[in-house]
Amino acid sequence: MHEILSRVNHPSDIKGRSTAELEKLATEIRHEIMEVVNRNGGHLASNLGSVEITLALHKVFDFPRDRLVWDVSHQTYPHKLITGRRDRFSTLRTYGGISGFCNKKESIFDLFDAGHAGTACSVGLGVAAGDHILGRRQKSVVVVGDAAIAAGMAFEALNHAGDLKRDFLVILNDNRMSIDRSVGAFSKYLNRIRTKPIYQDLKKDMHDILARIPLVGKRMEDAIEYMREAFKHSLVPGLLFQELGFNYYGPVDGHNLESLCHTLEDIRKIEAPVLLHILTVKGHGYAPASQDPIKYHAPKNFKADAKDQKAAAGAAPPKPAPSKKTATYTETFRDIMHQAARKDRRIAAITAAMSGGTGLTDFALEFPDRYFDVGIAEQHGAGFASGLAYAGLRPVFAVYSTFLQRCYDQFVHDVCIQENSVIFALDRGGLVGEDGWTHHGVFDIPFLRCIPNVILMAPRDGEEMRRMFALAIDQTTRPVAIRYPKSNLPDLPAAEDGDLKIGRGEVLLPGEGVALFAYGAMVEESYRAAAILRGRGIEPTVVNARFAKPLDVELLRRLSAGHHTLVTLEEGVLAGGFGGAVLEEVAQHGLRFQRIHRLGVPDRFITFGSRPQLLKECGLDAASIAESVEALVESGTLSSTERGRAIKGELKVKS
Ligand SMILES: Cc1ncc(C[n+]2csc(CCOP(=O)(O)OP(=O)(O)O)c2C)c(N)n1
Repeated sequence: MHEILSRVNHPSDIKGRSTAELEKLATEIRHEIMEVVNRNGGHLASNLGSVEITLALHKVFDFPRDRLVWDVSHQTYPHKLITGRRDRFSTLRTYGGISGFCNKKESIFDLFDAGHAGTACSVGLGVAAGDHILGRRQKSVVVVGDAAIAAGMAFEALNHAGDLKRDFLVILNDNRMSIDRSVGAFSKYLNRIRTKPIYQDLKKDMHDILARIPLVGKRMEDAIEYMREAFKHSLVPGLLFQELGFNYYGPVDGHNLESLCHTLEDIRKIEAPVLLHILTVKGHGYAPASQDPIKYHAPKNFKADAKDQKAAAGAAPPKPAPSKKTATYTETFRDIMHQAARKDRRIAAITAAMSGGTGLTDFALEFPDRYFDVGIAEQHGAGFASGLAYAGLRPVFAVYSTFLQRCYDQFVHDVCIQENSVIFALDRGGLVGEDGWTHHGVFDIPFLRCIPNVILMAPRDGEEMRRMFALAIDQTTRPVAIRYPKSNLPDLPAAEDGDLKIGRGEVLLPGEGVALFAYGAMVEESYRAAAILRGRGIEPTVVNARFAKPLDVELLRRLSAGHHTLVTLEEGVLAGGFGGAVLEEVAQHGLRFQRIHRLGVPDRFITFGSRPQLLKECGLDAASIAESVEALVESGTLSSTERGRAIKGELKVKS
């Protein structure tokens, strides 16, 4: 039982508390977070690092009257715990529970649902500007990490904020870490500030000295001005921010509650753009996490790990081997990249701060000169990849489908129009599970398929993934996007045809009456649905579409001759998606089916939970697919005699 935390139901419950009490509360919050993340999974290290700044902010400011916007919002577990969600915290990231990110529906203390990095400065500045116009005097506060602040959108917001000069406080939570180590020249700049704390004390003295140097003659004046600038740049921390129009404060110890509260009290009075630079340790308060923040960024069952390690040290009895799972698509991608890069010196890999998540960590070690982590800069990643392609390389940009949204313009303008053959490895294509709607990769099919020149494919298993990458590497003028889900590889029968051909699908399981025309991960679910349906007297044909662009029109034509019903399946939104593409082609070519039914993600933002739970919610798991097909066959579109003939496969609709 947490003595103080159990009595905190609202931020007002921490306002009058002493520093010692807040320190105790911080410890209790860390315990609670560790318990729940251990069980449910989620972001651990970033949250352990944000406890004190959260308490200090809620003690000093009056939220939600003042405005608090979190960047990415993966570090808001302490904020959730003290803003009335303590009782439900054990349901974190579970189906029907509370979200792992800010969620407007959960609390008035969450102003924006966030999950993508680099957005908070823009939206926070917008709120400040809006409040100003409406005559409200509220402080707009943004908390942003050292990796996210280097995102293009964040830089654009700082540029605007310094010019707009509204009452706007940016708290830079600098822990030197992204998910992996922060990269880039800006990160090095922050590092220089934090490693030279002594200059803070010198700052004022140097200003005084510089002010007293007499200026005699033009050349002397120039030389002194040069020296003055040089001194300023080397001695004044945060000069970059100051020159952008911010009042810079820091660096401040982000785990010292007393100094954080005092500093915030002072800053609160400044009605202008302020940047407070705090130094925190990712994983603070839990030694394994602070020592290995990459491993503990988003762990699960980590306490069991620690126990195992202790047991191993004491030569405990070996535990039973975990049940063997097949490799994931991401692991298969990792292997494909290694093999391809060993054979072909032109293969290069690009990630936007997701080296581990996309499976490129080992690639970085083996091929450091052909590996580029561009930071949280997807737009730049796409443009950069196009440049590499122009120069003659075969760049593979490994990016989650959801983060590809960041570089849509670059995809169109800098890649496709240029006819540069960049390969986009779209990981997490589909429902991602516990991260929820900010992270589901469900929009890529519609937003990519309308762009000329691009090839879109999705493998049905690991072997096909290899063949697809080989096909992609062979392209010279066409960009390619290969989408694959967050899941393990299925065990499906081997393909019978030889080389993969652009725009050619395959019949995986011949049947009659109903054809399941599935894209990517939906092939597995359709195959399993077919097994269920066979037990109910319906023998659907299962087709692996392979390509969403170009579609296999010839295959559709053949299917139309032997099937009255065509069901399209995709792990993506229905609006404008793969099924939409099929409808367009069917109409265009005058193909005839008695009925075409599309299964996919409905027109709403899908919640969080395990991927199987979400597939079920969208009617995309094998059992739901079987039910839908059965209902279709039973529906009024077919007379009872036709239905009998349809089930037997005798009913043919002429094309
Ligand atoms: C546009 C985008 N790209 C990638 C990610 C994946 N991502 C989530 S958190 C994170 C690191 C954030 O680091 P930082 O801003 O320094 O915050 P910290 O976790 O260190 O507190 C990344 C890259 C994302 N959320 N959004």
